[in-house]
Amino acid sequence: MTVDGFTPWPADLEARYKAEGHWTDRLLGDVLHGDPDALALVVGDDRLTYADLDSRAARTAAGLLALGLRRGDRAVVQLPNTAGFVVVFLALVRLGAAPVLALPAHRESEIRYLCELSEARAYICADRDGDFDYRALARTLPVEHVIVEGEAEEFTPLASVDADPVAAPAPDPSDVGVFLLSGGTTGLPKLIPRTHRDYVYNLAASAELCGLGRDTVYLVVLPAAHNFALACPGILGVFATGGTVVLSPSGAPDEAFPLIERERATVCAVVPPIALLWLDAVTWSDEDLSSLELLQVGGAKLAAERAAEIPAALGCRLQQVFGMAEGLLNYTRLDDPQDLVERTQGRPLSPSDEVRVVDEDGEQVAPGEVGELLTRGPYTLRGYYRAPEHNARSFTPDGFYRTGDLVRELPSGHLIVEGREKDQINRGGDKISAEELENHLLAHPAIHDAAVVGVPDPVMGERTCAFLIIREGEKAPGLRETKDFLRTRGLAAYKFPDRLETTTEFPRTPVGKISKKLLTARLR
Ligand code: OOB
Repeated sequence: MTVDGFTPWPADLEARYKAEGHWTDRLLGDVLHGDPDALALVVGDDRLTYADLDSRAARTAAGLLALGLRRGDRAVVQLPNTAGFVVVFLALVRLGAAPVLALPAHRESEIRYLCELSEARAYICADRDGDFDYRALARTLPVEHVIVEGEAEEFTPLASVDADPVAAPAPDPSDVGVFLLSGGTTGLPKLIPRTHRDYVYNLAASAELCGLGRDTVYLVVLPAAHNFALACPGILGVFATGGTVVLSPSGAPDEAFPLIERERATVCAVVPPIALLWLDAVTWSDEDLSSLELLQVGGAKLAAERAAEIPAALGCRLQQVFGMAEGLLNYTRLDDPQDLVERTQGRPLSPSDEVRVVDEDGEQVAPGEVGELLTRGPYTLRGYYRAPEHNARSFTPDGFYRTGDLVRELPSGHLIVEGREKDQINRGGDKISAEELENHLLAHPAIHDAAVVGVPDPVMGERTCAFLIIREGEKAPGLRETKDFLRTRGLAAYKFPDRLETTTEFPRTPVGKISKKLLTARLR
């Protein structure tokens, strides 16, 4: 059953998650649980208390309401790590207008599609990011309202979206509160509907597991719009437990380390390439990182050898996080033996998370064997938004989500990620759908066929390699030309190939599909 593109949990599970206390009536807009005078958010020289942030969120919500945004609407939000992101997020969820969280790196190809799919009434963006002008992108979009943080030109400045707070109808806890983006395995990105109650559980249970509290100072170095930095436990988990969030523009040591020292940051979440960069940078940097208590590493596989180095080198505890925007989160626990922290990607957050490890026929594998991870639970989606055909493949009849990840389960319940079955490249935590990139490459006049694979890389985990078959009589485009071509198509740059290989035919599987395994083997 779907309602307006959203698949709810069946009634028996809904009753169970409520009875177990996971699902409450708390709303995403009510997450601010700090003392009014306590410091909630630090961005550059701006320091906002909980009272300041609450008031800015309420005034912005009233401003959005005055523009005509209502419960049930959607707004595509594309903001970097700014106070505006936090305020806009809180304002929208308070109105019950769901933010569709795009990443700052997305370009016209992704943003246009997200606006169309979600029928967004507003696009809320920054003015620019280096050379890139979001306002130029906004001019091409089919939305009623464009709201810009910074220099707005002909659009509505975010600062002017401000009015005296008024009462508005509250959303229902079972409404979709926010849409996250899927890493994707298909030609077009997928939207993940997260309800108020499932996402509140996600962030609150994560905050408890990680031991967050009033003394927590959480440094955000990943994009705030990514699930990991937003709610695992992330920005929202910190707000729910009364701590302080510090926003950094990036994870580069020369930006992040001075902030750790200045704000005495205690917790930070990073992807493996950033962790490796930090391991190297601490050997020469002279910032004081002694406040750091916990480094969460996730988004891609962290090598056990590197994991073992982190506690001594950075003077903090390590936590591995194997999560997904679709829901399921696995964490190593703060009191797990070091061996499990180094070698595994953690175990499920919730006692109500159900996991199955299955073979190609969907049969459970023997304990300890590698198989595909299937899962359902109180914060794992039951269907992508408006994607019935894809949903038929991505879920089992009894509602388990097929993660496409290959794992091994230890007797303790800890999972080790052994690989991937889905047609996706994980480039240091950035996910690239092979099919999406292939479709863009096929639009090039010289390219007859394209197949995209991941190549192992010591820093990024994987890099992207595109195998191309060139049309007769045409010249193969070089890497530079190919990237320029993809840029004109409005594709996010992190999806560009790192390497091109030309070939005359693709190896096939017995059923005639391109064998990416054999293609990858050609590179060795
Ligand atoms: C996180 O979320 P997404 O949606 O960007 O990507 C999910 C996928 C997983 O299905 C898996 O393939 C991969 O990313 N992944 C890992 C991993 N964490 C994620 N693979 C190996 N080891 C890990 N530790 O990436 C995400 C969401 C919430 C918290 C943390 C990460």
